[in-house]
Amino acid sequence: MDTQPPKISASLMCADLCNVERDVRALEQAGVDWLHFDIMDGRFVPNITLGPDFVRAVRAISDLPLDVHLMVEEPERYLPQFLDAGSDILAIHVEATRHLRRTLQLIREGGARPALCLNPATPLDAIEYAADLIDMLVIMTVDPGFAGQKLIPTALPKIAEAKELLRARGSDAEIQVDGNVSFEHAPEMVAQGATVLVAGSSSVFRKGLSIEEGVKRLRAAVATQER
Ligand code: S6P
Ligand code: MG
Repeated sequence: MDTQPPKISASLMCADLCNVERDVRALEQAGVDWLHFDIMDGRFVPNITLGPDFVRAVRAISDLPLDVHLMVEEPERYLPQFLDAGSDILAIHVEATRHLRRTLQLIREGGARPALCLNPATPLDAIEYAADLIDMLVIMTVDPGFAGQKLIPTALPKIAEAKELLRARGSDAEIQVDGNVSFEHAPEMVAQGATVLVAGSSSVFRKGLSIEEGVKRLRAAVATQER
């Protein structure tokens, strides 16, 4: 059984983009663990969002670890920019690059922690021969591209399978879950083995709640969950 409570990585794509600093301060005060950046290129996913300058701007105002999720084709083309911007964790999609091991090694050599992400329909064995190089595996529970989507329930059992695969290989990599991590779904995700929860419009940025209330409710939802 894990003894640590799951970490919360707050998705800044869901912040008020006209008041980013105010929201970052509220997230810090509420005690979130990491800040999550959704980087979309309009090719790997049908949306365009944040870029390296945004990461750099937040780096300048916060000491929280920056968890950067690259939803970008051939992410190796952009690693220097995101490393230079101050990313602490750089997550790439297995579906987006041909040479997983080389790209993960470039991230590590650049001074960040490498992570791999899997789309909901991508089988877990896609990471088998790169698992030794990662500090985190991201299980997507929505098809990436947008906040506010519905959970894809068939992606849930992958969390437990991912934990088994990693631990069987002696890896203590974090297991992050991303997509509709709501107060309702988070307990099951944690029960399955999630150690990092991406918190977006379903929780920390939920309409009608303050950031402080959203973080409290998410923490309370998973507090007594056995893992
Ligand atoms: C989705 C992206 C996510 C979203 C997050 C939003 O493509 O990778 O990180 O920002 O899922 O959370 P929610 O609660 O709106 O689904
Ligand atoms: Mg994300």
